[in-house]
Amino acid sequence: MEKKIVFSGAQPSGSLTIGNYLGAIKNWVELQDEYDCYYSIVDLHAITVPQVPKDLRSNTLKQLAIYIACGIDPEKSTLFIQSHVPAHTELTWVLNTISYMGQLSRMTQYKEKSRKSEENLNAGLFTYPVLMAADILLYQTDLVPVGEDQKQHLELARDLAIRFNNKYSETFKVPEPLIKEFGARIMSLQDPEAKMSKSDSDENGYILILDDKDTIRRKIKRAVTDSLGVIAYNDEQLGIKNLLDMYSVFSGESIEEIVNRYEGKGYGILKEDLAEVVIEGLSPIQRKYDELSKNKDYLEKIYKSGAEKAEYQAMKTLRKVYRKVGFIPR
Ligand code: ATP
Ligand code: LTN
Repeated sequence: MEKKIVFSGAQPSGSLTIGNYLGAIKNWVELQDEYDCYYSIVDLHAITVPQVPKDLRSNTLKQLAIYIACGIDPEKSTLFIQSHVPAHTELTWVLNTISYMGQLSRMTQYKEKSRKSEENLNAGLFTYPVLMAADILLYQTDLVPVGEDQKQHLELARDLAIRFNNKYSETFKVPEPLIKEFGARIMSLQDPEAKMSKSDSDENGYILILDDKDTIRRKIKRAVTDSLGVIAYNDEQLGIKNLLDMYSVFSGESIEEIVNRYEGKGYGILKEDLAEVVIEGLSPIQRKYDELSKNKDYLEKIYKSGAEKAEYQAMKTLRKVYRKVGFIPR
């Protein structure tokens, strides 16, 4: 029997955070044996916010090395750079023609990012979720492992698949999201009501997968908590809740076990121990990354063969789509 298909991606819009790791990449790793997985570095998405070209280039390559260092095995999964497969942009155009302005304008990420945008709003920010739908639908994806913030975009991808299938006949598989109960929404260390994000202007808000030990200790020590002084897991104490979430996903212990152990103890101890748990979780990744980042030839080989494999699959779907909408084959 053929394996089911998984697709996911992250933007090279900075350096990856432990939010990206816990909400997405850690789960990608677990799916590799059971599924046929495609993991992309979505550079086309990244340019919807201002990027410095040379940084985008280095972040893209760095991100590939981080994927592999986190445990994505290029022998098992297809790793590729989104802009290397033009079918993503081409399918986006077709999907644009069946996307509703109203639905796109209700996307939370669009509303948030457009509020932050200082210049004129660019149209790419608006059609961002259509490109994401194209990413997913091109591979006839069954499952999309993402963090909680992408749920609405997944819903749109499903809607577009169904709408296209109804209008032109069965063409796309309708994908399902995979969002874990814990780790799917890691919050900013400086504002526990906002999602941890790699493009946050305050670097104390996030921990990067590649942050060194002292930086991790310092950032966790400074994390915003509350004045209740009780270690408990609830929505009145979002800062502590977030620290407990991180503790649990990194250590594999349940929230309950952790809360019981810290009963009656102070926030300082919890933070110190959490920092060590995070450091321990990230160390093997960082060591592997250091090795990989020296080997540019190897990375180039991976993204080149990944693009070939991805393109082959993507083109099968794109040809079908072009035929169905009435384009004459060349
Ligand atoms: P940016 O801040 O540049 O918009 P981002 O940090 O939100 O980016 P993306 O590249 O957009 O990261 O997301 C990659 C994956 O990481 C997605 O599946 C997303 O849901 C997940 N993710 C991002 N931030 C978090 C978070 N704070 N907690 C859990 N998962 C997250
Ligand atoms: N929009 C996603 C990144 C992304 C993605 C995808 C995730 C682009 N294309 C396809 C899953 C499947 C984000 O996390 N901001």
